[in-house]
Amino acid sequence: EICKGVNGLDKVVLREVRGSSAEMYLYGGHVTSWRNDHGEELLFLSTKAIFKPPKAIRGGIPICFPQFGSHGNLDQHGFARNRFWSIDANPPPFPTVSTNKAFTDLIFKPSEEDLKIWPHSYEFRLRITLGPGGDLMLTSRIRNIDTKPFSFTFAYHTYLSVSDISEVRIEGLETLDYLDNLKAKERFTEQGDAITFEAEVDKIYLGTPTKIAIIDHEKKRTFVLRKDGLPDAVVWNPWEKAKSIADLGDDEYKHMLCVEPAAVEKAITLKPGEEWKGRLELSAVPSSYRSGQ
Ligand code: TA6
Repeated sequence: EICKGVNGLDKVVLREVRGSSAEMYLYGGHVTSWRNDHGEELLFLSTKAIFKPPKAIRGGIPICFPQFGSHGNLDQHGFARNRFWSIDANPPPFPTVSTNKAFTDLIFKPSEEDLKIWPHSYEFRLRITLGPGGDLMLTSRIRNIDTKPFSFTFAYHTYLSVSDISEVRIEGLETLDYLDNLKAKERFTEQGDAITFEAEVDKIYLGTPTKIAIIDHEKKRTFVLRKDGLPDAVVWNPWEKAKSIADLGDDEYKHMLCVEPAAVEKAITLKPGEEWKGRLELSAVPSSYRSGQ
């Protein structure tokens, strides 16, 4: 179902029979809402989000492509997040299509202007699926239709909604190497137990397991994030820096946590005709759940 969202921008709404739903804007190919079958919102979206080009929407799942962060010469996080995508009416077959799932296919192709800032031809297809249990799945496929190879970095800049950042723990990133955006350009190694939050964090964990658990004690909810084709995971909470971000409320950092499947340290290179696939799968389960089960 396509309808009008904020500022008359087109959005697609997916509904699953048991009541879960997801919404995505064609602007940015950007998922802005994911609700469970009780209607509870699971993604963070800033009350100050600006739904107006060229600003990317603050919250949900921005797509960072063809550059993550400032790891290159392009603007921060590339440009896919502030371009208009289209509905892909005839996507090439996906290997894992199941008919009982709600899904939609979006496509982004560079314009003449885009080719001036990043001179590579490609087709970027994004399938957004809502599984029967309310799981949210994003599958990106990027095909090189150029005559030369190109390389890119990427992230699903996922903003999860949490009750209180101080009560949240991440499992699955302990003892890993990471790059710290707030420090020098060297590698650090995470020590000790699960990751908790008491100040600003902006880290890129390298070569992580495919499964990461985000445990929200107060809500008694665990997000289980699975990823494929994306070796790294960015963890970001701006804490007090939220005050300097115009489209984020001063205290909203308490209710958000970004955990972002990414390919940052090693760029992905595609030869002409090659296709890359990167997947994010999110589920939200009651916290009696133990990771590993
Ligand atoms: O993913 C973390 C990060 O790269 C941080 O460094 C922080 O700047 C954040 O993304 C938000 O970036 P944005 O361009 O959306 O303001």
